[in-house]
Amino acid sequence: MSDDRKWSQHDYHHPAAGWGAAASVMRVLAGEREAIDGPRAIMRMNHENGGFDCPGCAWPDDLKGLKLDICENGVKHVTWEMTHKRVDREFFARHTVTELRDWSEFELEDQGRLTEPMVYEADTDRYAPITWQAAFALVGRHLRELDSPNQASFYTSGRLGNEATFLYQLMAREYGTNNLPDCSNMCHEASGRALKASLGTGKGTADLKDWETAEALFIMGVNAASNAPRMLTALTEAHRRGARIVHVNPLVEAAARRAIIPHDFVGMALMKSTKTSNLNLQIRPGGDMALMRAIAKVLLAKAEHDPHAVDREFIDRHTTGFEEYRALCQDTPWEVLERQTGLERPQILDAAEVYAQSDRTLISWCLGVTQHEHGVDTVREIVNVLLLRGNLGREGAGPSPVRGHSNVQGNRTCGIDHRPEPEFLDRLGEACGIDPPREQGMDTVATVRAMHDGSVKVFVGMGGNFVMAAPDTPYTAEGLRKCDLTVHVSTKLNRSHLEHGRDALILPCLGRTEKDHQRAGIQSTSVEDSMSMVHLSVGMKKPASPHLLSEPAIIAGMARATLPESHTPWERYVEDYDRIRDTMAKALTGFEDFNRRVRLPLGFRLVQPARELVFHTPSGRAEFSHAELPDVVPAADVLVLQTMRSHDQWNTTIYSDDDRYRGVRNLRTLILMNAGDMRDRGIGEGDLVDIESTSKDGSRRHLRRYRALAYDMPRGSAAGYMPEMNVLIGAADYSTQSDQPLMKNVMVRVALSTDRATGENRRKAAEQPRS
Ligand SMILES: Nc1nc2c(c(=O)[nH]1)N[C@H]1C(S)=C(S)[C@@H](COP(=O)(O)OP(=O)(O)OC[C@H]3O[C@@H](n4cnc5c(=O)[nH]c(N)nc54)[C@H](O)[C@@H]3O)O[C@H]1N2
Ligand SMILES: Nc1nc2c(c(=O)[nH]1)N[C@H]1C(S)=C(S)[C@@H](COP(=O)(O)OP(=O)(O)OC[C@H]3O[C@@H](n4cnc5c(=O)[nH]c(N)nc54)[C@H](O)[C@@H]3O)O[C@H]1N2
Ligand SMILES: [Mo]
Repeated sequence: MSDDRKWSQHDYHHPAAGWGAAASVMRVLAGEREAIDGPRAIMRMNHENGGFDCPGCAWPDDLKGLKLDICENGVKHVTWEMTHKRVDREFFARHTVTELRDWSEFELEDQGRLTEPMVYEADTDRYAPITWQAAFALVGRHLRELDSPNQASFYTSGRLGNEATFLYQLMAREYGTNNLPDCSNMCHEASGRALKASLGTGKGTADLKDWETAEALFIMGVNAASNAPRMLTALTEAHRRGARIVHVNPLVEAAARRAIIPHDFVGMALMKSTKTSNLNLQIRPGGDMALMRAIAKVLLAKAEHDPHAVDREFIDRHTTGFEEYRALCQDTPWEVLERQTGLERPQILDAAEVYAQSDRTLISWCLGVTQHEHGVDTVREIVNVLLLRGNLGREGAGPSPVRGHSNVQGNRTCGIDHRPEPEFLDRLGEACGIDPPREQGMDTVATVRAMHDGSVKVFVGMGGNFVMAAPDTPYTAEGLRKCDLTVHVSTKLNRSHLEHGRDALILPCLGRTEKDHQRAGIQSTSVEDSMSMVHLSVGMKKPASPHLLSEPAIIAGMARATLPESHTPWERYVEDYDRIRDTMAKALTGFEDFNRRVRLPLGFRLVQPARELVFHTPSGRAEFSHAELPDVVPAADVLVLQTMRSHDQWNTTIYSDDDRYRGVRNLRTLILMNAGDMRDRGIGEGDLVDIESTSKDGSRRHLRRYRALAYDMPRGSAAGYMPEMNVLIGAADYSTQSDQPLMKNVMVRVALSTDRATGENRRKAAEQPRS
């Protein structure tokens, strides 16, 4: 365990990005022996005309085209895929699955790229090679033998390109199910549902140009320096032009201080950093909705004597439900707002003033807002606040959720949706000559439950690492083990391959950086970024192994074996992805003339009706929401734990045990706490503690011997790392609004460890007053 090694924590005083990032990149490149290839590939990444889309985050590419707008974590991500290491048949012959289960996440992925299809053999407890044809036949046989198509579930991780995505959902629907869970069930489901209800569109309306022209930016619940590093560019530029930046986060993250942008050569050379914040509000976990309501309350009070405080003309012309919202804000007492935000009134007034002074405000958010019980209500409250001053449909303004995986937004656009709209299905049915199922399918949480009760028997994972990403790790693992068949289309070995069904396949695919050679020549695929730009991505590296297939080819292979009578031209689609795009142009709104438009130098932007002030809501207007404020104050001895990413990881992929901006080295088994909360519990810096969570259903879960570290954060809050901490989140712990697991809202009790306690700990524990 990492904890046996020397760990440390210190304050990190340096600006975000800058030379720390550059040094870290070089370490990763050196570690992967990619010092030559790495930088060359990166020069091609995210570039106008040619080059591949960074498989890192979903931040859009700079509209000005060629600019070295790369980020440290994107570099790490690409290099990780381009490793020279290989997991071949000899590797699987050497290790049983039981043995591999003892390996860490890092050790598993560190073995390198998968090279050929493998099938699980129970008698040897090993994966053995299988031909592609036999692998597809096995999938086909299982799927054809099920009593109902709804006994299969088809997961997607947000890497999948648009063309493969379209084929994947087509296969599932032609086969007969809407069981299409995806990773966005765990990140932005709440944003999608809220924006749809308020504005009639499931996406943000702001684009990069708006980021470049906003006068005020509210950045809520995102660790941008680690998870969307290219946002740092937008923030430094915003600060230089005089925009005001408010960060809302229980932690003061690196992006909320100062930054040096690595492509800013002058800044780098002179060590000149730029401020990236005017105000930091260290909100109580889950307090964001109360903060938005408080800001609205201030504005509405101001509007009584200042006609410019709210935009009455916009409200009257474009919205509904304003009067009721005004009454709701008036009726919410200040004491409640202060207690629920955990902030002092002057801080809230400062934030409201920033908002009131700005004519162009953009609000951006990520998981700190969505992974809560009331994530949907909170995002709707954010929209309420934007509507009050007409911050929609004009430059420099609007809602701008930071999406996660590089193509998670494109996945949804291209049909990965377990609750598809009837109009979508109608059009799909017509364009593809199929009769899609109409009933709602299962999302991630429902799929895990169904694997347990036996109603899902076949699980297919297109990318991702389901067992580690989903909550309640042992429960999810057990669910997968109960399946008749598990299939994982992957680039690297991970734990989801080891917690497998009775039959199990690992199907290795090309990565985004690699050449995809099909009959019609080198193929490219398209992706959609956080700001609705669709553009082509083309790989240029030699594939990691000659036996890899592209994702479209693997999907087509599975589809043909499952649906031998299908009229869908699966083989022809794989020969030339232009043919897939031609069908997408007919089936998907906004994709007209797809093949031509996607080849424009920067691709094209999907039309965003809400941005044009066209609202596909029941009223035809933007709708104010009127939700009750939830009580987010935990019981006296309970802490609200958030599970987050370190700087050195990509979701379930761990690059190292360091978390540079939080000053942590060599330690992941940690819990960050407020110093006062530690004192109350008799916990000293670096002490070993046990963490007990209480689920909604009353069940309890434990993590033992974690190190407690004091951190600048509100009383009653705590933080630690995903995916390890998923064992604390019960299967019942998901939001009833979004069905998203409550990954930022785990109710825990923390005490000195009694597990194999050291003498020192046993003594300290004994000194604690009994409750
Ligand atoms: N390098 C790297 N980049 C990534 C990823 C990665 O793992 N590594 N993952 C990608 C994916 S899939 C996603 S979805 C995104 C995730 O991007 P983030 O949302 O930044 O992910 P987290 O690390 O979970 O950080 C959550 C942030 O929310 C804050 N927070 C927690 N609770 C609250 C709250 O109640 N209110 C507020 N206002 N803030 C709160 C936390 O302190 C933290 O700063 O990043 C994407 N980009
Ligand atoms: N406790 C807690 N849990 C969380 C979260 C949290 O904040 N807290 N965040 C949630 C969020 S936001 C998300 S998005 C999920 C992430 O969930 P997933 O998307 O399921 O997980 P990843 O770790 O991104 O998947 C990594 C695997 O993807 C495969 N892979 C990489 N590149 C490719 C490719 O090009 N093609 C294919 N087919 N496979 C590829 C590799 O085999 C690698 O092992 O985790 C969720 N889980
Ligand atoms: Mo995500």
